[in-house]
Amino acid sequence: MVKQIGGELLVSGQRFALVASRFNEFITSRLIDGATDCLLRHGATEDNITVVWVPGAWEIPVVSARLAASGSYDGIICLGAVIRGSTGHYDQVASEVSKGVARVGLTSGLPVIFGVLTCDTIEQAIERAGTKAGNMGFKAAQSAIEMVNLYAKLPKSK
Ligand code: INI
Repeated sequence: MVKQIGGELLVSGQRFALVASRFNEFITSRLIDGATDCLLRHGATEDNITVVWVPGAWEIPVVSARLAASGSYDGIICLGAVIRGSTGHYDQVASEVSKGVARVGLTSGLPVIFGVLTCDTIEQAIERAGTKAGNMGFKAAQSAIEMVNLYAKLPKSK
């Protein structure tokens, strides 16, 4: 029988930080609602969820890195909304937040989940924040739960 390792969708005392941007708060507050709903419905308590607000998506990676280094959390969920219509520097913000979150995940040793919407229009963002296309915050939290449980089972580095 081939050995298989996976993470359960169950929270049992793990602590999660949600790093959310105030920019496009109309959208990101819905992502926080979705993520919180998912965590609570999978067994988390409110005491184990902390929301950390940052000004915009650009600031998500640096603050995530600080939180990861604190040792106070088992998983970090990054929530933001970068919308092309709102700015001239969409490409820079979207690209840096994607690369930055990936880098924190690779270097911190913690699961760092990318729940940042990158959309052309505000309508697309609304669709992904709890309407037609589901809620990206909920999906990000689901991935975070699975990854936190998976990390606990992975072989330790030598
Ligand atoms: N921040 C976002 O989170 N979403 C955006 O769509 C956005 N736009 O369009 O500019 C945005 N800009 C702000 C940026 O993230 C920083 O907060 C700002 O540049 C200060 O460093």
